[in-house]
Amino acid sequence: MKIIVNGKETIINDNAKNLLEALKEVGIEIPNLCYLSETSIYGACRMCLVEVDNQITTSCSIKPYEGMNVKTHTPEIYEMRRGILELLLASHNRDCTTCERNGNCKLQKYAEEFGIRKVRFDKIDKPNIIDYSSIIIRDNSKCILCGDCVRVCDEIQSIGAIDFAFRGFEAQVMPAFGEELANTACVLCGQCVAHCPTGALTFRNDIQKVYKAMEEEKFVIGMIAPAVRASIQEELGLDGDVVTAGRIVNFLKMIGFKKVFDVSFAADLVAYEEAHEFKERLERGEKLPQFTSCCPGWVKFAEHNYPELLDNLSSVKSPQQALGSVIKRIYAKEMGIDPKDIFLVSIMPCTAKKFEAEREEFAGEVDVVITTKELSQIIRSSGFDLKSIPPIPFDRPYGLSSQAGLSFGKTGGVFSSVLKVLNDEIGLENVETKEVEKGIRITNATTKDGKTINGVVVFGLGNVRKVMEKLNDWNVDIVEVMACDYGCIGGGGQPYPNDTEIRIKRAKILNEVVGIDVLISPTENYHMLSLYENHLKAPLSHESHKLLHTTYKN
Ligand code: HC0
Ligand code: SF4
Repeated sequence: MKIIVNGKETIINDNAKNLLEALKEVGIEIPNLCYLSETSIYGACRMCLVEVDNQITTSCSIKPYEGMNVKTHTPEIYEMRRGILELLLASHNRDCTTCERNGNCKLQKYAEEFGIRKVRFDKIDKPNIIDYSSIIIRDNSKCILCGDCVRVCDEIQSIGAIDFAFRGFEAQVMPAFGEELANTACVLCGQCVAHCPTGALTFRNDIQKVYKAMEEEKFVIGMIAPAVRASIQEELGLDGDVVTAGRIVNFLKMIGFKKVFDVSFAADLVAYEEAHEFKERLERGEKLPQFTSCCPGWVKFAEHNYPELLDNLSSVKSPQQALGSVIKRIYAKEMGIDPKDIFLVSIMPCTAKKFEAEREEFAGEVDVVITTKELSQIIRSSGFDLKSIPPIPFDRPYGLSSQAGLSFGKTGGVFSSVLKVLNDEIGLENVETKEVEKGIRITNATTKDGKTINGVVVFGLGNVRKVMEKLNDWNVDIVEVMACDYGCIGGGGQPYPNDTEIRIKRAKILNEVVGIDVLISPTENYHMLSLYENHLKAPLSHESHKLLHTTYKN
């Protein structure tokens, strides 16, 4: 479609959702603070004002039409946007230097771009009550009432843990009845954090615990999740690098880590164990469909919403906890180290992984979880340029992984790894996948002896509710659930921005990283197989159950 933009004929995408997106595609980013392409349009911040056929209107809420005459940056619009920013800043906690979002806050960015040095309006102090009840931290003095968190939590995750309360100057976002977040149905997925444009929603920063452990001369071991390597590059000038994980290993060794292992190794281990669990359930015709359980946001969601299905969750621990268990119980013994002297640092793209490590059933396995964002802070504050640090391999024996293990970091990875193991062990034919809608995919396969397996891969907890309604219609045998859109690469601990566009880019990078791994299936991971040979004996053995399995809470 042809429109006029700032006096020039411009061809825009006919299917653009709105003018704001159409203009972005032709290289004009209209400032906005409350627009999320993934949710409904709210139109609250008014920053995306443009002039259309001589009328000022919000570009997020108008559909492009043939011949429309658009002005995006007139002096009048500039003044209006500036005024909006000043009004927001008048009631905003401006302690920027100590804010978790210092340097990547959208409000701070616009204040800089619009050259705001003084705010014309009197300062209005909002109540400065900070909710530290969970790993998600809520500070309403930094909230600009854009509602992004409310819409993500409600529309995408179908949880509704937070909402608007009160009116006018008193308006705030909070859980119902002013409860603390820890006492709500929040699953700690961090999607509100991922989409908050300011520091109103952040997560607990645990960097100091890592330094304290080093100071106390603990045997500090790091383990890196698959998705971290694809996203940390965004903050470190390493666009599209396929050996980032190796550079991080080298960096962590340089600052004092004794060993660095790969969570993808444990992903192979978990896929192997989980495939055997599924095979057994199929043979016995019980506890089907089997749900994956490595996403702690999903596990918490299931505990709150589907207690009757908890037996259907795979009892295999997540790779994070499985590796924690193996390191503290097997590796420590082999190395002659008291497990109490080991300090295990798990580096994850996910906020809920902090919660998972602190669940009582996993006590002591992982000592601290830091997110991609926190690792990036450690690297940047050290002054090292990661680009110039050569990659070195992960330590053995828990540093080897297959393409399958690495692919855990994005949607579909766990399911396809389980399928690979099944294919190697019982043989699969006619594997076909179709997308039902964004976030829901169905795969059908037939075993060599003619049994059909129907699998569903789903991301986004709102989508999970839809899948639950269809379990019988689709005759589902196995379901992979990831709470965040596109899987772990979209986790709440990933760098900002953390939107659909960047998640798709991360998935592409991770695919390239996966593609260069020489091992394809978990069954080829010989260090994983030796772990069975030397310690676990066999999948689902007594030893495996002791180390690798867990139970869920009603
Ligand atoms: Fe994931 Fe995992 S794939 S949850 O997204 O399963 O966080 O990356 O480390 O544990 O492996 C996160 C990522 C992990 C775990 C693995 C799984
Ligand atoms: Fe909602 Fe997830 Fe944020 Fe909790 S962490 S409030 S569930 S979006």
